Amino acid sequence: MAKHPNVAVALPSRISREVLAGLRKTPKELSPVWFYDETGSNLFERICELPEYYLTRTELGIMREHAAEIAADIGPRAAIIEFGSGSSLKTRLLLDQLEDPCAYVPVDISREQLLDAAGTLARDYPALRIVPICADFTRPFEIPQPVLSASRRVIYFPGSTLGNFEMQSARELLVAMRTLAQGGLILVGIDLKKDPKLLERAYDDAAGVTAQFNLNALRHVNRELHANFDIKAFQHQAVWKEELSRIEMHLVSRHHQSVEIAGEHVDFARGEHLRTECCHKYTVESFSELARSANLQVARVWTDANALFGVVLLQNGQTQ
Ligand code: AVI
Repeated sequence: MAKHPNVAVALPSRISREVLAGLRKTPKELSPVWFYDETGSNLFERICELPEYYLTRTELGIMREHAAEIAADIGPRAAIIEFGSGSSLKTRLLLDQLEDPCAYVPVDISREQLLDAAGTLARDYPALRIVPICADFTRPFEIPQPVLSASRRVIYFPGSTLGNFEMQSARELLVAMRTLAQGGLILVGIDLKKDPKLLERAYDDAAGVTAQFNLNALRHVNRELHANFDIKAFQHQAVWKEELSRIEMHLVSRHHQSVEIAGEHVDFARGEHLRTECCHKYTVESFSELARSANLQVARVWTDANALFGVVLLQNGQTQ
């Protein structure tokens, strides 16, 4: 507490404290939320088009090929609630095939992108009720009235973003989706386990876009938290961890250095790793197991010819 009313003591904010806590762990961690400022979102869009990053185009291919079957399994008058909707591109493929959908509820934390995408969709689907919700889908949020009249709620979570959650958090998110679906369905995109070389290339592309994306997290922290990370002093690395079945994105300190964040110092040894993201890769069996632990069961799986990616329909585990 300041002794004089005109002397302010700068205390680290909750966000700085969270970042500092991660940087004081062994090994050091930084949340992937720091990737996504405007530059990071643009870099992510470029990643999705890279030749090495097969995920986006493979999932789109699966949706193009199987949307009619998926829509038939969902049935008429469904309300589609999409988590982390972004540009809603894959959703269009689904909406085009659904019979008389009752509502589309995109949920995204980025208000501008959410409203832009909802506006464009509203023009293209004039008969569809579109109810955007600006919220962090990892926390409870309210579903508005029109959706309540839907015959079936379907939670749509494409893009393999579920894989970015640690196992326990992924399970909790699946439980939250099951609760929100109220006996309805969950349609989720998952990246499948494959040759680690392919995975490492997907997360460390030749053009260096993923490296820029990873390093941009430090720029973002510098700007928001008055930190002084020297971007050139870190190197991007994509590491496959077989025992955890995941790719990890790391930033490796090129030399010994001390970084200031919100008035506090954090030391990095030469070669020390900072983990910025985990991207879990599943087999159909390991994902079914995860779903079962959230009291859900796999109703159907669609994959591409090379079994790179899966689109999985989940139903309540208690229904059978
Ligand atoms: C957002 N998420 C699904 C991406 C992934 O593949 O795990 C994030 C990403 N990180 C590096 N490249 C892409």
